[in-house]
Amino acid sequence: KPRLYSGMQPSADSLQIGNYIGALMQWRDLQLSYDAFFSVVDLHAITVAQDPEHLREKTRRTAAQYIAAGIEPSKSTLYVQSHVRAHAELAWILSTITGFGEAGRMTQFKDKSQRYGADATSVGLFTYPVLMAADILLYQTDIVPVGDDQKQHVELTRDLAERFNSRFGKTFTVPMPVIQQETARIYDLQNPTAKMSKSADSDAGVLWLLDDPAVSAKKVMRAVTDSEGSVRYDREAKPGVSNLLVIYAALTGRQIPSIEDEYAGRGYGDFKKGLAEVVVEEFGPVRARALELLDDPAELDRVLALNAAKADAVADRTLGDVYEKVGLLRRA
Ligand code: AQP
Repeated sequence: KPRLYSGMQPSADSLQIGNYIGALMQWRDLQLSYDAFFSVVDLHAITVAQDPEHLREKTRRTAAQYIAAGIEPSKSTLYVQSHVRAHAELAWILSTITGFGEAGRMTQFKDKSQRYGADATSVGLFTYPVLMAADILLYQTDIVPVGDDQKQHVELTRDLAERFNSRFGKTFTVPMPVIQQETARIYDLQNPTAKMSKSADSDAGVLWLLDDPAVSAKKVMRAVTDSEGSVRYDREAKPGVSNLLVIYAALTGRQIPSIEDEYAGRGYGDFKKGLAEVVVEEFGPVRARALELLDDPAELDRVLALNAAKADAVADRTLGDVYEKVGLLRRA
């Protein structure tokens, strides 16, 4: 089976439904046809300041939500990035073949460093894409499903793989990005031109996977719409309603026109009530399963350790090859 690699940062107590629709639902399908590696990328999360105890908790919670959403730790390799030391080690080697200017062209870094200011911007945030390249290349990955904001990082990964291969001989598989479709992009319910995000300034427009269903229903009922009153997809003119339609379609597997038909001539109130039911029905069981897993952290840690050992075996092979190729003296 071809290899797949993807991951998410443990940057909040709960994932948001953009992470679920844009990533987890696809991962769940892809794990059937790929040898999939799904990682909770805690080393990436510490590129911005974290409270240590809270980070540990968020890491477990993120892993529990992967499993609750249908990622099967017996089929896929579901592990915590920092459990596999090779990530940090390969990142160092790759950083030595990455140009300073090349790294400086990454638009995510430019955006984030502008937002944080020079003093709060760590060197780790700058080298973030190199660590991401190490994540992917360690597993001889064929495809990387990502949002379009990560496309540039996968391009850098490809460049680094090709550069290393041509300098030292064939070592890495050159991965292909698989970019999620626009219809899998979810926007903030209160600000429907901004993507829904774990780190939004206000959470009034964010649907959390682990929210109480009543809270999620309330957020759907309060979602921003428009004054036209008709349930119709038009991303430009009606971003709020269009976003709700996309969520409705993604969670039910229905086509948008069939949902438009169902609510033709009915108000937004009815439509939102319908969507609230869909949301509660989908996330109720996911939430319950995640909380159940979190009730037994020792068992969860055991599963993560088993999977880390699976990941280690593959990663160590690649790293050993890399050390040999670049000329590091083997310890006797
Ligand atoms: N709004 C979204 N719609 C569709 N997909 C989304 N993803 C994130 N938000 C949406 C996808 O979820 C995965 C998570 O990647 P990440 O944790 O590395 O962070 P991110 O993409 O930056 O997501 P967040 O939730 O906005 O996190 P923070 O606030 O921590 O930066 C990716 O596959 C992404 O495409």
